[in-house]
Amino acid sequence: MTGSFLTTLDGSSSGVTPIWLMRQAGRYLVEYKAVRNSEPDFISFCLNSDKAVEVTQQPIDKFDFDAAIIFSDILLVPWAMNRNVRFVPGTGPLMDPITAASDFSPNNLDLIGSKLSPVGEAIQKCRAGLANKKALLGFAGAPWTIITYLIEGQSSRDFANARKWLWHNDRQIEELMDTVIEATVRFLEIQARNGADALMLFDSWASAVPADRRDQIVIKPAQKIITELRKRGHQQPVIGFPKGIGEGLLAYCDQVDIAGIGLDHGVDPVWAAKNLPSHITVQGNLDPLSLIDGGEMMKTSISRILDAFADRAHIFNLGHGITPETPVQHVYDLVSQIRGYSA
Ligand code: 1CP
Repeated sequence: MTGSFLTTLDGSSSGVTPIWLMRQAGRYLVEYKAVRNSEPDFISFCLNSDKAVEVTQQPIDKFDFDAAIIFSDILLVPWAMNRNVRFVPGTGPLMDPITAASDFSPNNLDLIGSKLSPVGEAIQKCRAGLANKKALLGFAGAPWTIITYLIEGQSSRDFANARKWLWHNDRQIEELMDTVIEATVRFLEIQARNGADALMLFDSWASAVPADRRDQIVIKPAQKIITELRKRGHQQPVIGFPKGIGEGLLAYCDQVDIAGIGLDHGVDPVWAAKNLPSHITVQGNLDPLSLIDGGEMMKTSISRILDAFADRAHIFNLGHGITPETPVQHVYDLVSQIRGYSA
């Protein structure tokens, strides 16, 4: 695959800024909702490879994005390992909180390969149907983000229970971390083996990790995952997304062998352009909420990002997922502004 996405992720700044958007398959699209409503249970939906392929392809057909991201979810990993994950409409994900590391038993690791094979099938089908120049991304949650759901049992505002474990149960956290790392590697391997061109590691709740524990909880686990993937023969470039860690991005970029770094909308692109290592491709970082109003303010914000990254390899994206209330026209506006930009 030699499209602009992979070339840019490889470090070349070709004058064309590739675009994709986090959560690009989602409820802001009527086409998505139609398929989604045909499968009331979210997990069955993710594991229906034909439907997953269909919604993965929708935003590519509609907006001509440069990369597709396989439709799946980070919480398929705890689901596969027998945590009773369910998605409740209007509430989000729920599961029974673990009370000890042993509740997430390494004895269940083999279930990843058997229960998540439909994600591999979806990747294969999707790759076969995508134009050569479009990249297909696989992904997983980073260990800390998965651990927050295991301990909290749901989404959380401040992750107080997970943070208490960091201080109170350090040994158990280490034990849990080892199992989650191995589970994540296996989930990513399924995707890599079946044709994902690049892999993204979402540490969506990294901002909750105290700064003095980042190395142990965010950085080392990410690096271990990449080392293991390489040892097992998978060479796909990895994009790290340690959301909300501010100055911690410097250590993350320095110590994790990533090709790209996802930047959230709290990061000043001018700072990032100046301070992040030039061999790492930057990805981001428009505030997804700016798309709701669109117009001049969105335009100015996009220009500022494009100008800041004009001299380095940059993949345009949002700072987090696109929201359901986003008007589709504003996505068209975003794409046409970026395609029309020349540095
Ligand atoms: O019914 C629906 O449509 C529910 C919404 C939804 C969607 C569209 C969920 C439930 N998952 C997904 C798909 C999904 N999840 C993708 C698909 C590909 C794409 O981007 O188009 C991806 C990459 C994810 C990853 C994911 N799931 C993350 C990490 C990225 C991020 O947004 O921070 C997280 C944290 C989840 C957990 C999750 N899945 C769904 C919900 C509602 C949540 C909880 C979010 C929270 O705790 O606030």
